[in-house]
Amino acid sequence: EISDQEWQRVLDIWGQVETDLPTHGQEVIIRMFQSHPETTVHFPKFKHLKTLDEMKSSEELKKHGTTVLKALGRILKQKGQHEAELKPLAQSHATKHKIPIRHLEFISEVIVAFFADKYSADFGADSQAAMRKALDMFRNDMASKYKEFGF
Ligand code: 89R
Repeated sequence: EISDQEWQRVLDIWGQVETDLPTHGQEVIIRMFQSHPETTVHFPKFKHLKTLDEMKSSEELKKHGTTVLKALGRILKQKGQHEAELKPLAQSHATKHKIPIRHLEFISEVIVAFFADKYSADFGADSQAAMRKALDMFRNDMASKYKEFGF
């Protein structure tokens, strides 16, 4: 169960993230690639990006990061009533992109760690715990949908 207060903490920090989705999205994707290089295999279109500088100057990577965070924000704002948002996402990630649920755990860790670094004053222990709960719920619900799609 996620309380109203916990959702409030999640959406408060999201309000800051939304002030610049491309920069935040870019950072999340780059941190994911660097801390979990096995996630790069899912992205043939980013294969040519070898160095950190190349990743940072890729408009395509930034655009993808924006897409991801925009979708995640839409989901978080549903405060758990995200069935309609999750279904197509689970379908594409399970059957088309073939992303293991374990990789969704990587990106959750990356998001919490990055926000904790960047917003140390506004994203304290309680907010971090609330965000973890919300991302755990997202991941669990994705996992059940994955099963429905036989992945
Ligand atoms: C959203 C996690 C992840 C997360 C999207 C999210 C539409 C690999 C979210 C679609 C959205 C929206 C799209 C576009 C998308 O070649 O263009 O459903 N992701 C596309 O296709 C992750 C993780 C990985 C991953 C991919 C690949 C594509 C794609 C490949 C196709 C790209 C292309 C992390 C484990 C937000 C809800 C490796 C999450 F919340 F978990 F962070 N994707 N995706 N994604 Fe997504």
